[in-house]
Amino acid sequence: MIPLEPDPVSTGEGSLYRSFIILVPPNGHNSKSRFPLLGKTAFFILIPRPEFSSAAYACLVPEVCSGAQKRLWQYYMIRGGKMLNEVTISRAIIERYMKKLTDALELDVAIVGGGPSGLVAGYYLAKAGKKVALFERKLSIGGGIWGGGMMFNELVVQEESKQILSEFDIEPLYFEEGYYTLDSVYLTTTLIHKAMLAGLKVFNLIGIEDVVMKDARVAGLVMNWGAVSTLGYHIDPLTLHAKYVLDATGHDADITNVLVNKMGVRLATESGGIVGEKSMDAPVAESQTVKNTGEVFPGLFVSGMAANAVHGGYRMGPVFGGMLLSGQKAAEDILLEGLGHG
Ligand code: 48F
Repeated sequence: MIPLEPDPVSTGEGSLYRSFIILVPPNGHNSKSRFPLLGKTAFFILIPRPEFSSAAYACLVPEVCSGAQKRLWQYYMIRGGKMLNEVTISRAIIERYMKKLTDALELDVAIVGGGPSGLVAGYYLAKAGKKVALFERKLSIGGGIWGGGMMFNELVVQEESKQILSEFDIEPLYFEEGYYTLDSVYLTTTLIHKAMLAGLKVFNLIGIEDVVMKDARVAGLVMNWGAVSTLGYHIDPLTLHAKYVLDATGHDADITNVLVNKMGVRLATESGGIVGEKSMDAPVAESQTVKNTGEVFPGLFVSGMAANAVHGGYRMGPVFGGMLLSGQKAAEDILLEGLGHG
């Protein structure tokens, strides 16, 4: 019997390779015979017989072992092996998700909405070392980026946003003076990828239906599965606490709306209420989005189209520089407001 060392790549919790033991085939066996493993699992040996014992011995050397194990594993999977246990799969998912969600119940910053401004804010906050999570009601993260302009999956960015794009290792394509284009799928996936790498925790399929109020400030969120509101079920939500909430919910400005409708509070806007989004004026709207980004009520910040909806800014369509800059400003403002850069 030759013990097969654990695969150095996949070793760790949940590794499928722990405690494998290969039986050396007796002389004269067909090279593709099936050989049982001791313990719970069975294995198919793919290595030709004459080389088998040297291959098996070679497996004691980690570098070679890794490759040999992978080949064996692939073969085993092709043959429909029973190494996977469905209950273990379920337990792994449930335990990991519960840990992730439990960890997110007390946050520095809770971001609502997975569009460009929310993702960029999440990136910079996570990069500054803050405990930050983003909640998106829909299945996919990315909000309005995916669809480009009218489903043409390209979008436009301006010179000013190039510093953010380079932070994300994105090089936009020059179109003409002052105009660059980006593949919208590429932008979406890269923003998500880099924000998560920086440490942003992302929860899709969770919708925010209310805020938590403490001492006359927004102190958290009331959450439920996105599908619960879609189906109109009467199911009580769960709650999390956050030092700051960012309303990045786009045109609907959902979080600010619920705060105003339920609490009748006065916002830091011209009218004290939600002024409402105006029609299209792209150049004006782009600078307004950044200017309008900030705190509108103690503990509550707005970014992106939500900022323009709350303050009464114009819309801009598929030009995204302002959205990216708004996310960056939201993060900076929140850090300046109370969290600090440390
Ligand atoms: O609208 P959205 O992409 O937000 P944004 O960052 O960017 C706006 C642009 O996409 C575009 C534009 C650019 O020129 O005008 O519209 O302002 O993404 C907002 C996300 O928030 C989610 C919603 O599903 C979308 O993905 N969302 C909205 N309400 C809730 C929510 C809620 N109550 N809970 C969770 N997610």
